[in-house]
Amino acid sequence: MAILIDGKKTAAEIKEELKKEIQSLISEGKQVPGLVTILVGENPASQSYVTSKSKSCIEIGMLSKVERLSESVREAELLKLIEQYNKDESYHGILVQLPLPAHISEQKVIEAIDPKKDVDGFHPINVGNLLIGNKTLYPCTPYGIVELLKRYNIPTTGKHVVVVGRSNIVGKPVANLLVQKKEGANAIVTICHSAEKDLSKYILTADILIAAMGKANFITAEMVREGTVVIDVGINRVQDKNTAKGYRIVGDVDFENVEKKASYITPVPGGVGPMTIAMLLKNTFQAYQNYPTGK
Ligand code: L34
Repeated sequence: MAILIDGKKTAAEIKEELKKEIQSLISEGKQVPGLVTILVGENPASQSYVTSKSKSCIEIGMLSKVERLSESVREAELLKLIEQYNKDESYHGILVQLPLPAHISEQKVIEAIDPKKDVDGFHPINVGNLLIGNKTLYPCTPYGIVELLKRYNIPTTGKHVVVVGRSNIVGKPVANLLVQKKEGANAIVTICHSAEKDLSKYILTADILIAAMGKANFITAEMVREGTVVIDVGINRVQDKNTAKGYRIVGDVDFENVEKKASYITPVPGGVGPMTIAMLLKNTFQAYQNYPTGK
């Protein structure tokens, strides 16, 4: 039976560490880090993630503001709001929750954010810095995965990491973080995706599997080798009439069966999700340390 990687607990530890740092800033009479989160429209999952992000900021003593815009907001108006926060000295981090409505260009929005305040690490400048191994703001979910591996003392040097999924938010950045010649990385990395019909061919060779394709319970026990470390990034809502909400959250991994073969495994919920939020706070703190006046 696999050892459970408790993302919720690890996230709470990171938040506690940050809280102490912020308390000492306050005791020195210094400004505290601030994060503004921009939410467009009423996607229920996005609403709940943004609420968690804001609550977590407040818990640790950071300044938090949520800007809620209507689904029909014009792209130009959103870009103007970002420009306003680029100049605002109270906010060190700016996050625009994705996905955005189809009439707004996500790429344009990402590129409008000052890279110094890009706590999602999605701006091409930060993506480029990550790729070449410069210290920069890393995307929160990949950063959270690397942090979990570190804190559970799971070796990565020379290990074969198989990433399933090639999104700009998870697949591509996590692969690029883990391939760097650095402590906590230095892995041999394969990125697989939907163009391969027989994914098992790759997954069966993994020391560490990172499942990030957004398909409920896709990774079954037959696809996984005994002793593999399994990191499940999927957050899928599946109908369940037996729950109050009418749905439950499952990952991309068939947890119940894969847990019997894996050496370590992250649950969903309570695995990578809470780490995404913890690392967002860490990035906001980092952005503050880099540019305490937000400029
Ligand atoms: N700009 N957009 C931007 N940055 C991000 O980093 C995100 N992401 C993804 C969606 N859009 C984004 C998130 O914040 C996914 N994501 C995210 C954040 C938190 C959680 C899940 C996804 C989370 O807290 N998950 C919990 C609870 C799940 C639930 O009950 O809904 C968990 O235990 O997994």
